[in-house]
Amino acid sequence: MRYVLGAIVLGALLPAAAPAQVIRSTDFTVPPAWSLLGTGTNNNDFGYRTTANAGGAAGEAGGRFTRTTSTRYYADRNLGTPLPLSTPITASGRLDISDGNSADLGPGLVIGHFNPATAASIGIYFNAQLETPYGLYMDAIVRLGPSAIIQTRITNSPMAFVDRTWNYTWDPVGGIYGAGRLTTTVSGPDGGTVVIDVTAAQAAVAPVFDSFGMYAAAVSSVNQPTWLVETYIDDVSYTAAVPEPSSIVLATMGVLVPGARWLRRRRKA
Ligand SMILES: [Ca+2]
Ligand SMILES: [Ca+2]
Repeated sequence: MRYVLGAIVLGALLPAAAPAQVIRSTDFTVPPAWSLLGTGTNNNDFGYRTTANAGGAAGEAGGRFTRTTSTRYYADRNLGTPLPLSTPITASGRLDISDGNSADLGPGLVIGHFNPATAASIGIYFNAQLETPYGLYMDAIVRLGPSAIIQTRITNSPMAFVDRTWNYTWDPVGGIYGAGRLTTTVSGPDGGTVVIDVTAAQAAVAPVFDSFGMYAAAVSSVNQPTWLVETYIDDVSYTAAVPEPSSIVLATMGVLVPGARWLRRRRKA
């Protein structure tokens, strides 16, 4: 007991460090422990599916998202300690767009890491092209908060509805400003790789991401149930955080317990 208490005290004395990271993966063979919000309203119809639209084996996530005045997501809401912009963040998977029109989804639909409390997001972003030619487009996005959005077009023509693979990597010290670079790749005839370099002032906004999955923030006005994108993801891997307090206690225990055994052995000798 003394050693456990000692570990807790030592853990409390250690300076706050970046959360330890793990990569979580799911192939959706069975429903993962993800949270669902907002399906069934305003023609939104998404969640876990037993289908294989995205090109993986049966079982995937997704469905139809519309322009809607409420927040929607299907996501892992339990990443452990929220991931700050000061840590590396990565994700990959498959995706498919099965249907869509020139849907102005307002804040758009994100596949990536996000925080529904602040609308902070990092990853891949779908929205309409609002000038001709109209169509659905795909961007890389770093959204620092509700009104601070940095985005770079990936597709430079209306998207082909094909199976794709995708990945993104956030390097917190990368880019031309040294304040962070998001590198995003999407396969396909109109795909490619783009980067977003964040300035020090932008990084200082310091968003945190507590969720991963499919996320559509609320539009400020006007439900449009026929403005839609239908998309699916599968075989996803994504950065999550090991909760900080337990990881520090465990790491400290790993030092203290063998040390205590060695001391006991030494006293006996
Ligand atoms: Ca498909
Ligand atoms: Ca699958």
